Amino acid sequence: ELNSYPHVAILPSSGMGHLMPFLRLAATLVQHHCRVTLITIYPTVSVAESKVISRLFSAFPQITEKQFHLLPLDPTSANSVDPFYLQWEAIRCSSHLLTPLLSSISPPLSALVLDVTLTSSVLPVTTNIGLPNYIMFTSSARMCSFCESFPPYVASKTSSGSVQFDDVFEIPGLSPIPISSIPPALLNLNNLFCTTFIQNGQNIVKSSGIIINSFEALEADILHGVNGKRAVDGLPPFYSIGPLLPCEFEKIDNSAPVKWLDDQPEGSVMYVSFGSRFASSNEQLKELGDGLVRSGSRFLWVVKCKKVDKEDEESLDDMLGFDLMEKIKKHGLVIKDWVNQQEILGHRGVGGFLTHGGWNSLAESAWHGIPMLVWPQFGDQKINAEVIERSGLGMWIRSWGWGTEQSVKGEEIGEKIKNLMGNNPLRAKAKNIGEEARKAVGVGGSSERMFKKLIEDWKK
Ligand code: BUP
Repeated sequence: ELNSYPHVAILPSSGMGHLMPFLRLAATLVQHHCRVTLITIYPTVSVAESKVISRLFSAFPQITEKQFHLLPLDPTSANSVDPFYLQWEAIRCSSHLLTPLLSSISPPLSALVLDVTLTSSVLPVTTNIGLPNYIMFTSSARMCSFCESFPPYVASKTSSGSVQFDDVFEIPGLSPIPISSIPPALLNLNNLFCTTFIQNGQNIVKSSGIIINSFEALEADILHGVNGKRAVDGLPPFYSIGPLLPCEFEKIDNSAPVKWLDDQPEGSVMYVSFGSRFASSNEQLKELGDGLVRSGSRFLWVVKCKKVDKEDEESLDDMLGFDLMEKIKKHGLVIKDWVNQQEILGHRGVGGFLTHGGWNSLAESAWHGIPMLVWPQFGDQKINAEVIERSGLGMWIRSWGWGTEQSVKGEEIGEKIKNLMGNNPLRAKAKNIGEEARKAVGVGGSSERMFKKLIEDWKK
């Protein structure tokens, strides 16, 4: 009986790491017979975002689109140069427009699911119109606990306008987080990322629930049991519904990498990608290329040279140089285009993943049971790397620091890749976590039960 199913609006934030899990959530909700309205933000920051949104609508004509047109933002008024963070700010400055937009949606909504980066700006809007609000936290549960604990910590450590950070950040019920692991941008209280992060952390507690793309075998310490031990009392419930599954709408025309993989022996290829919005320095790119060649492994390497895809124009030959490119071509495939990462991670040829530690990438690799070498570049990535290391799904070389901090030499990179690809116990463990992920989302599994509970709670 279709009418008894809830009508949910979903509001993603900017950047593929924030958009992808929302689109997968939309697809999953439709498969569970929910009515879904996707609020699309215009203009988008990257080409990748607008392309994947149109693919979703082509695949699911039953999803309704509501366009949210942002007011222009004066970039000099916000303390950041990052186009993705500026977009969060633009959404905040336009958030009053959401009141008429949400109120006009018909049939009336049961709930709004919003991205955590929009918490402090959008939560008050939903409260004013009496709409239940659920936050999707697009990173690990460990990072979520950190996000909730950070604002009171900062308040307790501030005296005469400056913060005295301790060497280690203690969260009850969790292994401690060293100061070297917290997102570097949070050490400067004046930048836009930090002020937004604190305001969002303070407001998370006011939501009706927090949806997390994680599952028990991956973050047993936090997610054990239904809403087991939580770092902060009085928090809304966690719904750990992960891993969100690869969807048909993500398929793209770019078949070159898959064709190349088809010709490689099983489990022989290291897949290398640092996500959609990190550009390595030219020097580090060359060291990485050198490391991949030295590793003796086959590899599929997705390179990005600019934070935003539409600005990425330099050719690989120019960036890496003719000699290195010649060597690379003997063992691997290097490309600059957008790939269907899920299809690659699910290919039998792939046996390892060198990743920056973006949460979606980690969850996808977990789903496919692929062991990882995590090399955090910025943000939440060290906190996520710790989760991967503790779960037994991969390695994290702490001495490499943040990607932007220092240059890691090709020789060392090659050595570690060799270690990962030859590590049979790690492969077995990763495969086992992949099986746990399948159990979690399978009938009666922890994530499947959480998902059903979420839908039941929306019906109330
Ligand atoms: Br690049 C790339 N194809 O070529 P993360 C990424 N992806 O499908 P990020 C592709 O984008 P944040 C490509 O599978 C994942 O779903 C990938 O999200 C997909 O990292 C998503 O891994 C990237 O979370 O975002 O982009 O750095 O900083 O928000 O974590």
